[in-house]
Amino acid sequence: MTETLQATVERIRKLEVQGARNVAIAAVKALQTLAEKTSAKTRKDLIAELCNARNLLFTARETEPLMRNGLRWIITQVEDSDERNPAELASLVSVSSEKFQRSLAGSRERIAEIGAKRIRDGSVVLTHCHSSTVSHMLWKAKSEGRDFEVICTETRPAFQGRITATEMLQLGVKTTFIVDSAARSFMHDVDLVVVGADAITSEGNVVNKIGSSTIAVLAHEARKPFYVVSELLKFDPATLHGDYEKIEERSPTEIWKEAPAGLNVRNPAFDVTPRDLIHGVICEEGIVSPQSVAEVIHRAYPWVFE
Ligand code: RUB
Repeated sequence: MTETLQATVERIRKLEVQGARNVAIAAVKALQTLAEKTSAKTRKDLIAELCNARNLLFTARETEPLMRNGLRWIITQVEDSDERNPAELASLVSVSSEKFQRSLAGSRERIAEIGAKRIRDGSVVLTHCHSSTVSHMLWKAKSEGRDFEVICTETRPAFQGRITATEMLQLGVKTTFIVDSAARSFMHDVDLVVVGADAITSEGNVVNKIGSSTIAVLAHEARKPFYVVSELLKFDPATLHGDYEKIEERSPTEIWKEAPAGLNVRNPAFDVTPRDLIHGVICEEGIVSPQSVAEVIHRAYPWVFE
């Protein structure tokens, strides 16, 4: 059964769909389902319907350029087509959605192949939150026979570190689970840090789960390499034009359900790791410096800048 657009938006909002990649896939699938069921009689009506859906999906989570790039790309395929028949255009949405998902899968594979080489026998890898891209890279290293350990932070307030820890155990990787505030105490045991990304800015800074930048500072202090593992399409072109990446602020009840009245509880979901703390961005085009990431994206995905 296919779910409605509103149901997808709600699942994304409630973190039932979690992680930038999964959010993007759920969103493009929702657009595809909408197109498959459309009753639009004209090209204009179909495009309006797609744009409304896109705008609604954008509101589900603010800090997700991969979703925004994916939806934008699919709608551009329709807008750029000379086709007038809405049924034909609706099937173009399906074809484009599938193509986008295949391209994402290809990027994830390539990232895993490249990144797995940085995981050596005996390596201790620290990761924060849950990134499907990081997990896939670690799966690749394991499937190539590498024997390494993982330290997972629990990742307050939503405990995504539990997902990572469970996945690592299922892979047969020796896994240690720590509270976020223990990261400094364990950093001396670590060989490298790997985290995912929600957004990459034009200056090469990276937005990821709250606490990532603290871990980057700790890695810098301990002289341990801090890698970001990310598809290039997490780049936010709006940052090139001066906009700051918006940081989603979630409900205070995620932190403290029955907090005393009058208490100011803040719950930003993400933070910004400055490029100077990032050793490299492991992406589908290779391991690149955060400073050169915008250039690499420009080469690989010129349409992002249009
Ligand atoms: C998840 C998170 C992940 C990135 C990358 O935050 O910060 O590191 O989204 O994930 P949340 P992926 O749980 O709030 O969505 O590599 O799967 O795209």
